[in-house]
Amino acid sequence: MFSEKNAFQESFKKRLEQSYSISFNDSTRAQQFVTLSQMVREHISKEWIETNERYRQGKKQTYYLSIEFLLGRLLGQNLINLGLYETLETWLRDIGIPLEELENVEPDAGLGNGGLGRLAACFLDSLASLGLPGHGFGIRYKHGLFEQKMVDGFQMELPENWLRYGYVWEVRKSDLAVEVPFWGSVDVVERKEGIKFRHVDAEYVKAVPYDIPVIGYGGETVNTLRLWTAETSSFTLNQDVLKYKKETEAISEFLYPDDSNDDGKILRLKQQYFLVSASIRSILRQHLNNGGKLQNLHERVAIHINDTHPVLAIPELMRVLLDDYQMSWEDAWHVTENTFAYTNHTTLSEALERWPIRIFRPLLPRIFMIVEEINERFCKSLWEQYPGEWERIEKMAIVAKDEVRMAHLAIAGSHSVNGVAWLHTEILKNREMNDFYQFSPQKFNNKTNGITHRRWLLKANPELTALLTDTIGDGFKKDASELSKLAPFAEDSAFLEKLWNVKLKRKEILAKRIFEQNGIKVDPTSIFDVQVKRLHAYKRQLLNVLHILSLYNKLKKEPSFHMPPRTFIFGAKASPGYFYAKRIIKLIHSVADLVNNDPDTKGIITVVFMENYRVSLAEDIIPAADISEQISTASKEASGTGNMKFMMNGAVTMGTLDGANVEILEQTGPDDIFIFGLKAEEVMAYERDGGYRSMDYYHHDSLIRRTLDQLVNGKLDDEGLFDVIYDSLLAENDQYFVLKDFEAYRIAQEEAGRIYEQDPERWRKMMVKNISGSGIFSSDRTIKEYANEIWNI
Ligand code: 26V
Repeated sequence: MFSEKNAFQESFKKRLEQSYSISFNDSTRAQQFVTLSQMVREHISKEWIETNERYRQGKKQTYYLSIEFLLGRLLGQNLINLGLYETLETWLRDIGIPLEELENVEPDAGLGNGGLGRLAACFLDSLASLGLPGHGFGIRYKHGLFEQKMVDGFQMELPENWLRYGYVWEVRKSDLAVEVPFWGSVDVVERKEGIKFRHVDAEYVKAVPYDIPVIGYGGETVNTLRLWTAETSSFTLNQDVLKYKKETEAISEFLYPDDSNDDGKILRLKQQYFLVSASIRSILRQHLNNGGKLQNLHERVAIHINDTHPVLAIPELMRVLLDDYQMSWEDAWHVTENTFAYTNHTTLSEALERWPIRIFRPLLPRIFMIVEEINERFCKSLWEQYPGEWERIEKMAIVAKDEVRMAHLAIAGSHSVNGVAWLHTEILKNREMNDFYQFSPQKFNNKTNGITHRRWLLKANPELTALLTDTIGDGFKKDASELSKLAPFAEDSAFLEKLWNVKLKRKEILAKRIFEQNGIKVDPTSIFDVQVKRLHAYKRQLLNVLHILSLYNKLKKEPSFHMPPRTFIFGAKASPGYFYAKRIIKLIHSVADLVNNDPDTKGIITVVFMENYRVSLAEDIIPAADISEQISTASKEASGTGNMKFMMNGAVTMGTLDGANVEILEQTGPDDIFIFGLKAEEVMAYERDGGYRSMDYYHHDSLIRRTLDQLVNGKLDDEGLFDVIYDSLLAENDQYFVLKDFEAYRIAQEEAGRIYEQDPERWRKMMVKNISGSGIFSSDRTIKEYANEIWNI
């Protein structure tokens, strides 16, 4: 199909005309996109079938269960992985079609919020590219993460609609649908062999799978991402058909429905059980079809639980083994514990899932019984280890205080528990999960996150990819550790010049996009200082924007103050119910209005907020960055993965010693990164012992005082919009140490500006050091560690 130019062009045109009954010359980019994508799907169908055949031979499989998969667009990435991108770009250009325009027609598959969902997508790419048998299971939400529209600086949320024109990459598999039971009650049946339990009078929901091919680099392995859709089931006879239909379809309607009330909570718990119940059924069916036995499930299947959302897979597998296959509890538990592994992605207590029993028990009666039994046996084993220590046991229990604690269930039911960066895992072991670590230290391990360099370098930055290929050959495309070959070129001034030109080119591309979207003219030779990520107080976008405001003040007040021109670029979505985060977005806009329109500062500071941050926008922003802002309060960011993407594209990190920044520092060395601020130990000591008074920093630092006063004195708005921010910093003692770290941040930023302006050669060497040290952050490295040390595949 793609082996000969004329044949390709002919068949492309013919298919287009036949599927749309339209002449080639009248066809739209959207029609061309669909046609090309269908051809790609057909092209890989043989490899997809063969991959499945290979796996059927009994090789151990890994299944990655995740409530989020943030895939972004697939056409361009698939063509790169198949080695077809450049060829097709030429062949299509020949017939008047710019491939890039077809790529831009594709909606982002935005089935996730941020790091956790994007990590799952990077992992799928690495699994397939390494030829490993690893598949994803998720939910096919009708609406992914909301579309962000900015109105007067306020975030508005529009329903996202990625399925509007159908989705070319998926295949519906109606024949593989399974039934998922909710509500009802548990029936006790006495038999000769003992008591058996049955879930009766349940309301059923049909889970229908849609499969998406995951094409590995080189095209030899095509794994599967299976997404489930909720549909009405003929097993349920219902009085009120319309109500049943609505409630059923709601399960796969939205990613993260509002769960501030009980109805919302029920829906989220339904989603979680829906995902795991359907997935476990599908996994067992394949295992049994391939001749596997239930007793040896853990030898042929590894199931990974991405954060606690899919943790009900543990009691669900127990239920199937006990009720459907009459296994003994001890045997079933042995198989289950050795099948599951769990990753924790945050230590923030507000993000740790707990379900009220009043919600859990009626919705999932049999699962609740099993969770209680797991809890009882778990507490008994604790009692044996720690006789008499009631308090410790209560703290570690899975069911307590009218709640089910999902993280505790995950740890008890898995043979492996991992954090996502060295520091994060240390904090889990020594603080957050210390009791569990003492009880079963052998379960705990670290797997530092990674990113797929195929999307974040080859796809996002073809200009840099071409320069690297010319300089060190193309081995890095398969093996990112070969990026280290670039290190000696830090001394090659001709190379530094070329690298600089690539960066400039990428900045020009972004500047054009900024002008089209925001109407703001930015200077591509200014420093592009970028912070893009979810909006959250702990990530401290506030520190960044207050610093910008203070620079503005200095420029206005001190005629002798000089700074190199900077463009500050932000992108962030705030969770719809997170009021404080939304106010920070508004503040960024108000500061932008102030500084962008003041003739005294025009051309020196420019602030840009790019709306609707998502994977495809990130692919344009990250290659253009000079400075990568990774400024979370130390100890709060589990890893961060944006930090790795920026590094690989030659941006220099401005960061705290938090998450994977610690390991980035190990790669660059202290001279090629800007590290500032409190250390995790210090933050945790303040949190434990007190001793920080934010008011002191207000009183003793006139720059801080002047800047904070502007939040409330009418300079930025006259309706008191920013009172909440002012109060959080002063009246509420600045939980995230923004004022405490302010001066250190200011100094680090000044130093970055000075080097950029006065020692451009030094800056370029820093860029090289960052790129050459970034190979270890390829998710290929991460996945090999999971495969060898956890999954045993
Ligand atoms: C969720 C929520 C929801 C309720 C409000 C507060 C809150 C705070 C954090 C979260 C995050 C949930 C898990 C998550 O997305 N973690 C991210 O996982 C990435 C991949 O491992 C990692 O790089 C990020 O540091 C981590 O924040």
